[in-house]
Amino acid sequence: MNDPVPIIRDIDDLYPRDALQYQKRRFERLRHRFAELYGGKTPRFIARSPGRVNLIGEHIDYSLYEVLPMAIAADVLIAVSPLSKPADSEDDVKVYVANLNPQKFKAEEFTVPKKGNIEIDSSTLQWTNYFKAGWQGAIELLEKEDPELSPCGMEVLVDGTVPAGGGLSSSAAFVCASALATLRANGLEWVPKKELVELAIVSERSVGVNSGGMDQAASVFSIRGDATSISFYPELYAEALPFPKTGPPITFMIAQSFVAADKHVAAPENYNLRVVECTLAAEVLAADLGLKLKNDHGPLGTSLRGFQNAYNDSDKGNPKDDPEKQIQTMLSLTEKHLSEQGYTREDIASSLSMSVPNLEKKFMTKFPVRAERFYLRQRAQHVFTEALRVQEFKNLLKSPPADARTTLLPRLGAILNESHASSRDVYVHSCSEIDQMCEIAAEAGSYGGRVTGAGWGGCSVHLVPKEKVDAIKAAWEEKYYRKREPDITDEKLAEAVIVSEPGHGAMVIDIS
Ligand code: NG1
Ligand code: MG
Repeated sequence: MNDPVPIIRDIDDLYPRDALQYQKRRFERLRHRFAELYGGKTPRFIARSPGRVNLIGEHIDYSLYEVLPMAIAADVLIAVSPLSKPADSEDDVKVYVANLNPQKFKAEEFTVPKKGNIEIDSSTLQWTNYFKAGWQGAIELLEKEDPELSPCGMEVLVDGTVPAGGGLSSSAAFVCASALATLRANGLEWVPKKELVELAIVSERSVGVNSGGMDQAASVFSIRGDATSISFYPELYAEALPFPKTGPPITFMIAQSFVAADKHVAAPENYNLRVVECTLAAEVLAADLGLKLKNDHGPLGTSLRGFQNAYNDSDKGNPKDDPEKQIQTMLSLTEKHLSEQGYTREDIASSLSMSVPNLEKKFMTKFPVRAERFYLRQRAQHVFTEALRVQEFKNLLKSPPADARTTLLPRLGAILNESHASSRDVYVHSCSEIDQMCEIAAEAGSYGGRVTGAGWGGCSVHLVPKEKVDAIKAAWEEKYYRKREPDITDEKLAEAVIVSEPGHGAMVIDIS
């Protein structure tokens, strides 16, 4: 947990064996292009952080309930050469950020501010915003140790293989890798994982999404071969959760819908709105029961988990109940106290005994939202049932029933299906394309599947019998990809579906 990010010298153990040649060529290309761009230089090191797929526990990280993602092999690489200080201290210190794909991601340079922060314009979706967010977070961390720090310039070349807007957290991979690159370039050799994650969570919010912390934690803490169980309460904690070593292999397929989830433009009516709805559900429940919520570090200060704690601390609760029983109690309270019809701003303000402008100021200003009605009951129902599903999924992996093929795998699959139904109907963050992909996979023999990541597009994840992988791929190709895009290229098809082993978390590759 408190280990530093590993530093390695070669990548032989980093990627699955069948992908190693491809990865080696990729590293070569990065070094070659770096030399072309930056006057023949060799990068001093490469900072790397992977994408992730969330197996179960969707949209509950920001309510501070446990989630179960794993890192994937797709990642962001950042080749770095730190620059020495300019001879004249009045001269500007610059950071150059280029991408291996310059058509899509235009290079940019920025000047290190003499005082204060770099400007990040979160109203425009520029790829370099994510680098700047990681850079800024890293510098703030270093300034805690050395308030006089003057950051070095950097030459940087980025290569990412995590599909953007695809629910696999390209953004967190990029922010984590950028922060890691900046910390090391500025002299911090051993970067503590936990501090990197905590700064990356806060940094990513500066890009305009009020995110939980799952992606950054999965990107940094994961260990190759294992899922990563992440909890947020009472503080951030990650633990490797190995898959059962006996019985048939546990195989996950990840499929892109190619519906781009434009979380930035649409955040006020999707992602950020859900964060606000969950916080307001906690606030209204607490007010109704006469409880006071403490600031528990949810993205808006208070959270549903905070409501559970306040209830436990009151004379009504029973903190000695096991965790599942406590969450069951939350579910009953939700059903008893929150209305099915949804709430207007006026309804919520009156429940919380405040004015509508004060409600908006407190909960909807930093991250604005657009909505007429707020479905507090439905959102809380999803959060609590999903938290129970995570516990059941984890318990099954920790003590698997004897007959995996007839008991364990079908039950894990059923939990994924139950999660999807809740995402689709109760939390409403799936889309018809992903619903369809889940149906096609089920018909072709998967145990179960669900929308993964933020949703409204992006990816789905499916638990499948290993021998059905090809049949499921073929079914998607025929019934989804070719129908949607008759001229789809072989290359795009090949990238649409990944059968990923759990990958390794963030690393530094030292090549000096
Ligand atoms: P995506 O959009 O898949 O990176 C987002 C959030 C997570 C979590 C999931 C939903 C960010 C950076 N990440 O993931 O924290 O809330 O949605 O479970 O916003
Ligand atoms: Mg993201």
